[in-house]
Amino acid sequence: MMNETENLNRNIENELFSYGADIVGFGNITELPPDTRMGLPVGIIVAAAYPKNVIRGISSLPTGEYRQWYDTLNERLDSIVTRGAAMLLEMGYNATAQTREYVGSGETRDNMLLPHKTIATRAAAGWIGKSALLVTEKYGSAVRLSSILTDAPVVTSEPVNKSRCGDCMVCADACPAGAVSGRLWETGLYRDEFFDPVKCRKTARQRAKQGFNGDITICGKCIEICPYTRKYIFSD
Ligand code: B12
Ligand code: SF4
Ligand code: SF4
Repeated sequence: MMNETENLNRNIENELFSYGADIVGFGNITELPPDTRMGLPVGIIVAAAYPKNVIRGISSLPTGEYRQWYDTLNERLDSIVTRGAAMLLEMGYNATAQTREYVGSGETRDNMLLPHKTIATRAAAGWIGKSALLVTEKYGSAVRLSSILTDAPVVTSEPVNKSRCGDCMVCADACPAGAVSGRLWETGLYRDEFFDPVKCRKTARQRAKQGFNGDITICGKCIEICPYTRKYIFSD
């Protein structure tokens, strides 16, 4: 029989799925400094997956379609986490939605106070690949992310602290910027020790210009090439 906390997980999960989430996970984030998490103990990760054909379409260069879906998924995620936080507040808990308006966007900064990927590994949604992206078993890296901070007394998952990339070097070999060093991630390894955001940003901007005349930091080759993503985008 399910106990009350498991029921709470199930209720929140079902609501977030009904708003359009493809992955939902609950993580204990108390190991992170309180001022980065508004003093709240739980992070709920919400992921929305790209349609398979959109990711298949960016194998040479990013496309206008991919850029549109970038906006579509961002808007969907903002709406899911806003509604999710409102629901939690209504249930009597504290909750903050990490919308783009609240946390800002990667166009202006290279570091967020509490990145969604940190919540994602705490919530066991996947691991950090050599690409520096979250890799999930079901969709590979073909997901966009958002999150909610709360004090709802949910059951949290066992965090993921190690990479499952193994010897794979596919994204390191394919990145047109040479931004991916090939070093395996584990919790505690800071991004800049295995990934170069400056190189990525510069090349991604050039590729957006080349692909769809965009003035934005969009590339995504590291998403498309990952064998975990490929398993998803070439499945029936
Ligand atoms: C700044 C930013 C960028 C910068 C810097 C890239 C970077 N990796 O940091 C630039 C402009 C270069 C960039 C590029 C891209 N980005 Co960007 N970006 C962001 C943004 C806004 C903040 C990231 C940040 O704060 N980084 C700081 C470092 C320290 O953190 P991090 O790399 O995010 O993650 C580290 C921690 O989470 C840590 N970690 C994991 N678990 C734990 C646990 C503990 C306890 C601790 C302490 C740390 C820890 O490991 C990670 C790697 O070091 C996020 C959105 C967000 N609010 O989170 C999107 C985000 C990371 N970007 C995303 C994407 C998709 C891209 C691009 C593919 C662009 C595109 N759409 O075509 C490229 C890919 C680059 C790459 N290979 O990583 C997605 C990633 C989705 C996924 N599957 O992982 C995000 C989450 C946006 C979203 N809402 O979905 N991005
Ligand atoms: S987005 Fe493009 S340039 Fe940036 S790491 Fe991925 S493949 Fe390299
Ligand atoms: S391409 Fe290979 S090394 Fe890169 S993130 Fe995917 S599994 Fe990991």
